[in-house]
Amino acid sequence: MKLYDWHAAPNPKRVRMFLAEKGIDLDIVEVSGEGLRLRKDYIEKFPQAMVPMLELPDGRQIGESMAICRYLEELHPAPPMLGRNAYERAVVDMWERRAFDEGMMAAGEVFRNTAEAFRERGLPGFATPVPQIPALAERGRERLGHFFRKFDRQLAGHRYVAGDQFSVADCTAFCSIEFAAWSDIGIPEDCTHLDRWYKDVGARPSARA
Ligand SMILES: N[C@@H](CCC(=O)N[C@@H](CS)C(=O)NCC(=O)O)C(=O)O
Repeated sequence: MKLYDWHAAPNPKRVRMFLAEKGIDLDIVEVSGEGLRLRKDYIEKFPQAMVPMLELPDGRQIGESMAICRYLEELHPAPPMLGRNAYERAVVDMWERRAFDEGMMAAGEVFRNTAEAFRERGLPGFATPVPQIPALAERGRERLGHFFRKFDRQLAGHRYVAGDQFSVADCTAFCSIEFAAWSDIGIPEDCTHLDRWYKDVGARPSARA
C-alpha cells in the first residue's frame, strides 16, 4: 500500500500521526511539486487533486483522511484509535468531526484566503482559479476562537479530546492547531487546558510524523 503525501500539509499529517501511533509502516510517496502545488502526474492519477490518498496494491484508491483511517483501523485494530466500543466510537467520531469542521476548516479559511502563494487557490482540489475572499479569512479567525474555547472546555475534564484514550480526534485537533499557527494564530493564553493537552500531544513521537 502507498500513502500519497504532501509532507508540509495538515491533512496528510493527521494520517501520518495515526500511522505512527499504530506502528503501521506504509510506502509514503511525496507528491508536492513546484510552487506549492501537487505534481501533475499525481493529479492525473487522482483527479480529486488532494492529499492524502491511499492506494491499495491492486490500484484501488481511497481519498479522505478519515476514510483512510477507518480502512486501516479495520486492518490493524490495535491500538484502537477510533474507540473501543459503540459509545466510544460515537464520541471519537463526534469530536473528530468538530475538530475538522471547527478547527481544520477554520484554519484553512484563514490561510487559503490570505496567503500570497494561494492567490487564486482559495479552495483545494480545483484546476480552475478560485479567488480568495478576505471576509472568509475574518470569519475563519472568529471560528478558530470558538474552536479553541470549546476544546479548552472539553479538555478541562478529560485527558484527551474524546476522553481518557488518545484517538484520531487528537490527531485532527493537533494538526488543526499547527495549521492555525501558519497564520500566526495561537492558543489563547486563557485556554490553559488546551495548552496543557497541546504540549502533552506535542511530546508524543507521532507529533513529528
Ligand atoms: N477532506 C480532505 C481534505 C484534504 C485537503 O484539503 N488536502 C490539502 C492538503 S492539507 C490538499 O491536498 N491541497 C492541495 C492543493 O492545495 O492544491 C481530507 O480530509 O483528506
